[in-house]
Amino acid sequence: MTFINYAAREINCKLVYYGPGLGGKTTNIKFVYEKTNPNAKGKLISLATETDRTLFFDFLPLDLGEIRGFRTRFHLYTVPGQVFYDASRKLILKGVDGVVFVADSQAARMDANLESLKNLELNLKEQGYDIKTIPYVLQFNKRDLPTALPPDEMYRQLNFKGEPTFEAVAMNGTGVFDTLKAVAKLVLTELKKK
Ligand SMILES: Nc1nc2c(ncn2[C@@H]2O[C@H](COP(=O)(O)OP(=O)(O)OP(=O)(O)O)[C@@H](O)[C@H]2O)c(=O)[nH]1
Ligand SMILES: [Mg+2]
Repeated sequence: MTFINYAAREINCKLVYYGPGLGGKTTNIKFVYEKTNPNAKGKLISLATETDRTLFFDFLPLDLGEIRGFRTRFHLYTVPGQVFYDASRKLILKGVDGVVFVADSQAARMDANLESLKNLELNLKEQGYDIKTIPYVLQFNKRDLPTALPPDEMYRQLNFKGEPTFEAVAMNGTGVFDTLKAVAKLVLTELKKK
């Protein structure tokens, strides 16, 4: 549900980082925040618990400059990955234009990845979106860990429509902007069809 304001010549797109708890969603958008020029970003708003788990969401507005005379903004959100915050996840998905699924590469987290992916599919469906057609990219995060599964094994289990897939170490920023650019591109391509 991209918001196009013709009078103000503005386009606002909503990107949501989804995935299992502790997978690195917040770390992704913190890195984007740190590396973005001050005049191209708003405040990073994080609502977290005392132990730094996302409680409700993180939010970062990014200004991409003008596209064909329209001021274009991307609003980046993360959901709380912990299973029991499902009501928040549903709320945050409202009006989504594109999704990044941040998978945790650790072998022990594969079940959590699969559960979260199912949960995403269901919650999108509830909002009237189809995971098969929505702009969507997949990220294998935490590639630095010795317990990381091989990428082809991850791909086999998690990639379901040939979506663009990136290996990442969000902690040091590896793959973070490649992931963001890929989903932004898919969203803008979708926008051109309208
Ligand atoms: N080794 C390693 N650790 C990472 C990486 N990315 C994030 N982390 C760590 O993983 C932990 C969880 O990261 P978060 O970004 O808070 O995870 P999240 O997905 O937002 O978690 P929730 O908000 O609970 O859903 C933190 O301690 C991060 O520093 C990575 O690429 N490699
Ligand atoms: Mg978080």
